Amino acid sequence: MVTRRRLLAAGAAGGAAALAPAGLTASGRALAAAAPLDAGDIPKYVSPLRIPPAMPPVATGPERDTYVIAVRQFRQQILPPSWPRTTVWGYGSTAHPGSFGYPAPSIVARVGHPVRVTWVNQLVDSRGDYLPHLLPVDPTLHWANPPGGGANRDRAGSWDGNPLGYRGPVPQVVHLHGGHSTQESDGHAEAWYLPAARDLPRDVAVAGSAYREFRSRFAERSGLRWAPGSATFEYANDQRSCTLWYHDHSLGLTRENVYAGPAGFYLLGGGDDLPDGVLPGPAPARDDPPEARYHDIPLLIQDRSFTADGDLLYPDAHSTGGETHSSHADVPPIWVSRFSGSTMVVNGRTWPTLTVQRRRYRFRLLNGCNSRFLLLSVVTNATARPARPVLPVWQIGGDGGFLPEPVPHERVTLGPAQRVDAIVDFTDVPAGTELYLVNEGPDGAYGGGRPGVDFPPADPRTTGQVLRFVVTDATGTDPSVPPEHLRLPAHPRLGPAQRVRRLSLNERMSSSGSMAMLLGVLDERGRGLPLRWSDPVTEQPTLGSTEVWEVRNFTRQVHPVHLHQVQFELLGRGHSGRVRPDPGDRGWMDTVLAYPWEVTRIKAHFDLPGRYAWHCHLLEHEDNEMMRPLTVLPRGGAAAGDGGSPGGPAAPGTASTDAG
Ligand SMILES: [Cu+2]
Repeated sequence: MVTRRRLLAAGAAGGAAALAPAGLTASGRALAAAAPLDAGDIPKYVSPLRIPPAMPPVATGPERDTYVIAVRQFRQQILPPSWPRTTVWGYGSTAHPGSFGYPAPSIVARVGHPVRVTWVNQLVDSRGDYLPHLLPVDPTLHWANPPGGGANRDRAGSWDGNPLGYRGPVPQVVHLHGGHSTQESDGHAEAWYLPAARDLPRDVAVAGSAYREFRSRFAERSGLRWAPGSATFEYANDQRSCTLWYHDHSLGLTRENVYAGPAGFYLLGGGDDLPDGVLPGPAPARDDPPEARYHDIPLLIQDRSFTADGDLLYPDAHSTGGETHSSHADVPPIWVSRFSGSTMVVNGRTWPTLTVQRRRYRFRLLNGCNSRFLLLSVVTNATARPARPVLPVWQIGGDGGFLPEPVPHERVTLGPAQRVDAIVDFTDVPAGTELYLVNEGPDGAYGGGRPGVDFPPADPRTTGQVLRFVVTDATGTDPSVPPEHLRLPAHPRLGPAQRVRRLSLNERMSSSGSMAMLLGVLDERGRGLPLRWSDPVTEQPTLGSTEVWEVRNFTRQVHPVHLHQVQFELLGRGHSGRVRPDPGDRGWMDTVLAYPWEVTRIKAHFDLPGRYAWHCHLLEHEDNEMMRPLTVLPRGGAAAGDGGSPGGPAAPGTASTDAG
């Protein structure tokens, strides 16, 4: 049998031309890739939960901590032991070869103490030749497009009929999600770079159209020049203590780059943190002994599908729909609008199990799925639906720091990229009890509402289950404060806004009947006016200003709306935008769920100048135009676009052609 890996190896050795029609038609490729592993066959709760260690720095000092972190390809046991291993990508410290993992080690940082990271793209083989993508890459989206060269990078490319799409060297650029980062350190989608491979084709663009500008800015600021195949970013850590994460952000390629594995937590402590011992701890720290016990545990929850060979499986338009997309110039041949994996993977293992003591635990919940919404609860019966929660999940924080007060949830809603900082109290659970973290979010698109009423919950036998807890007796005392008695640090509020922007989430049918999701503004009659990534910049706040954004969702789906640079406040929801947010949404956020037909009103303060982005964090949407520039203009600069008309000046470096 021809395995997917052999196909990919052939692609690497022979190049795209050798792969395309000769013996491998679209349907042949579909056959080869269509040996999916039946998720129901995978035994659950046989692997212990992996807890990512702290990322080792290469230097620490009073000025900053310094890291050199690469992304590499390797094999890891994601399926249970004795099942095939999986080829993935992941980050690790180049000075510590054993540190590479999926998920990556967590960067442990302190408020007020900067972190500098040199991010190296090492997607190369042992000879230093570039590795192609693990997954099919659609070259027709408005994407990084290295083969376009200097003139056509960061634009739509063309498809040569190869069912695997683009097989060249893979762009990477890392975004610290939720970070208050200067523009050159933000991981802008057009600041990607290829690995410094031995065999880079001559005519490809080796970096995105924003790379050079940001490299100069960083050199001016720090005196340090980025080496080829890398970028150095500095994070000031001048924000509240919170749970951030880092992942790839390459233009039009994020869904596949993130799906392949590279992601990690960035745990920002200190600042307004509570005194040691008040919250359950510790979390992993540098130089921990191997037997260290943790009571503050990050949980990266993702859905993944596998082939029978254990490789990652990601659908493409060929093998899923069988539609003859290629005959329509405006329909991407490979891109799919949504991904729903068949298994649940927590910290890089399918359905792991965690032995907990009869005490309190802090869990940093992160939805790292491409487009799946999670509705999580703790139950004793893993398959009963509706789920019958037996322990509350106490939310103490959201994306950007602590809530005003702890909020008990029977069921936690977590959209892609969102974090919930939670406490679960196992103190009164008898030893020997088995509990389950289950998911009642849908396997399909999510439009809000209640599981079992408004949509079918995820398959209770597979994607409806996440993690098992096995409760044991406590070996020591638990000094942490019960969540119902916790007093959380005061929540700073933003001042009055200088401007209200009216924005829209839209769906637009193409002439061939495919649906595209687009951000946009409103026209003079209050209707959604969709705009693409390359259209003139409309969201241009002035440096130092505070703005209210009213985001009207004209689609039937929930979209997680993410703004770079800022942590914002949610002011209101509902048809009026005046419905008070739920208690769990009353902290700082960087990603907010915008429900269908509602107005989601947020308030943000923009205090860093330059080029950023705002986008839907359903990665399939983000990659296909559901992203717009966000440019913070210096005070006294050109007139800021008012968000009501798309006629503002284009940002420098923004491609001028339509993505078509
Ligand atoms: Cu979306």
